[in-house]
Amino acid sequence: MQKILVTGAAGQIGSELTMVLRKTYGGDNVIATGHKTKPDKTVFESGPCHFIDCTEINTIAEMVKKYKVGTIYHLASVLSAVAEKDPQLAWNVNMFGLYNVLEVAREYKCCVFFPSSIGAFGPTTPLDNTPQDTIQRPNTMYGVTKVAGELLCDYYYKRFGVDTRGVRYPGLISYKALPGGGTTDYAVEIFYEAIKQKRYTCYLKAGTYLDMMYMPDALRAAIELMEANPDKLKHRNAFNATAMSFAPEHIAATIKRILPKFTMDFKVDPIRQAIAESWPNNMDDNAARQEWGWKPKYDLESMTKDMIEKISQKLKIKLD
Ligand code: AKB
Repeated sequence: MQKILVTGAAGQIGSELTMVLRKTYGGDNVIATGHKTKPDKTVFESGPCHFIDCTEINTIAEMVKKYKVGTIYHLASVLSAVAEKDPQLAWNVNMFGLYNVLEVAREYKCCVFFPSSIGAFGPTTPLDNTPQDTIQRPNTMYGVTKVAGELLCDYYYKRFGVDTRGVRYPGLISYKALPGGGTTDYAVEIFYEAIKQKRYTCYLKAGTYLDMMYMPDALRAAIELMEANPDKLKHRNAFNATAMSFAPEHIAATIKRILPKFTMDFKVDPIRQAIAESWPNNMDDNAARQEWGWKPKYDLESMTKDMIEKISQKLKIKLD
């Protein structure tokens, strides 16, 4: 089979997606690549791993040639909060990285998965039941790179026939790798603090609704979209995909039902609050459901139960 290349394989999605892909397609068929950060032991020991820099096109091309790569999951990206602190870095990594991946894909005829985000929307987007095709005027550098990325992927498909596909991910929740500098990170941090300290100080205000998804669903979404029948895809890129929508007080209440001593207070971070307020409260993901059968398995209740069980096992903390 043609090999699969994963960029950003040490990151939140990459470290887990690499392992699921290796289980599905075989360890040697999935090449994990990352920049600077060494992937965790399981990724490092279960198949080929390389350090590459997506802003250097030759480093991507070398991998694709060496391993005869047929599909690239391009996950290397700077997340929203870090991007607002260092917009130049975000532009460089998110835009040049994607452009280089698409150029290599064009030359070597690879398929490309590109994760966009709820960050591709902005304050003038309808924030409730956000349509698949709607106003996109984000006011963050992260959002600018995501909208430009969506358009670039569409362009490479239409102009050069590169098989590009992608979803707009909401906040992703996982017990394995920690997120690195996003606005939705609170929905992961809250579990660690609830289990370790029985309390959490949230940097978003009560009432700040955002779409979220549990990682097993997010990984399945990527693979199912890449395996979908292309004749059925009207959109190809940037599918709205969500699993649940909640505000901080709702996840806190759900945790409290399992850990009754848990309490939460608030210390609002104005940068992340402003970003969150510019993003949808809940997206309409009917296009994904109709065109490639998207259906999440986890809701707030089942995700919370699983997160608490898995994190307490991981931290070896007995719950009381
Ligand atoms: C972030 O918060 O930056 C990401 C995202 C929603 O794209 N988790």
